[in-house]
Amino acid sequence: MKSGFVTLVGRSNVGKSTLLNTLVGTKISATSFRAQMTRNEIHGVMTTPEGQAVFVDTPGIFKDHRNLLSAKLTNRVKDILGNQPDLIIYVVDPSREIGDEERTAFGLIRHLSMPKILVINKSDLSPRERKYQESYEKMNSEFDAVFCLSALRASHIQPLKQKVIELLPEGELMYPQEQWTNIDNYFWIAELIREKIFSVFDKEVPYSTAVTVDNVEEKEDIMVISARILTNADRYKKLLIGSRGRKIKEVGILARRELEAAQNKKIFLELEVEVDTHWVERI
Ligand SMILES: Nc1nc2c(ncn2[C@@H]2O[C@H](COP(=O)(O)OP(=O)(O)OP(=O)(O)O)[C@@H](O)[C@H]2O)c(=O)[nH]1
Ligand SMILES: [Mg+2]
Repeated sequence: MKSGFVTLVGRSNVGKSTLLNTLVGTKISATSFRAQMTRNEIHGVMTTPEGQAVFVDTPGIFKDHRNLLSAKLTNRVKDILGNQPDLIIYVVDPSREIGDEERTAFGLIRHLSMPKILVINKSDLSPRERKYQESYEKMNSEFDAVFCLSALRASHIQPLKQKVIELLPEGELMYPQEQWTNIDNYFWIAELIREKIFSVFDKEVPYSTAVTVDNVEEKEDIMVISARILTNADRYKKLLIGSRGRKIKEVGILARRELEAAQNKKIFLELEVEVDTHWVERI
């Protein structure tokens, strides 16, 4: 049987996490219309009769923020690639021009010797929006296969899955069949809350924030979750709470709704905001 690690690489916001979720068929990795959502190595496992692919989500390459967080995330991508994945899926967004950022991202994988697939994502956008489609298509000689697809609409995914299995080496299952991911429930809930922070706040708040889940208590008819939003400074704490607690409440409601749908259970979510200037060092 075939098996191996398939690492998703690309600029921020091209749709790597969306693609991982679509390939695996369930929401594992948080996604956002804002850049730099993913911060960690997140695995999503696809097991078919022919084999097993472990898709590895990575942080996106993002050049606008030159700070400790961005530096750390880029290093994380390099570390993940240093683990010698069996296959690379390089994801691009044809509505964005190839520039320095794209060249940096591609530079991370260009010299690597394992097979590589180019995914030109967001095929659901109109041709007018996919202005740079052709310039990405010209990269095809660097890749073993090229797919134009929509991760969001799950269209043209099957041929990619087949190609992945085809390009993987022979090997044994790496994850037990019933396990989908490397992340635990606490981390998954924290990511979901962070996703809602990304959707509610703009500018620097999302990049000055991390989420920690401290406790999850499963009662018969309700799940009680205590989580903390950690942030760099008092001014962000004020923004996160909002006047009369309106903002934090909005984040809480969005997170609770999605958690209730996913867990099929009532959720009580207790959210606090705390200033912690050292969270970047710990992620
Ligand atoms: N129209 C369209 N939008 C998509 C598609 N795939 C992803 N998106 C959107 O693109 C945005 C970024 O998606 P993500 O999956 O979070 O991107 P990412 O590459 O993981 O981003 P980082 O984690 O920041 O590196 C979100 O708003 C997605 O809904 C697609 O096929 N079509
Ligand atoms: Mg992501």
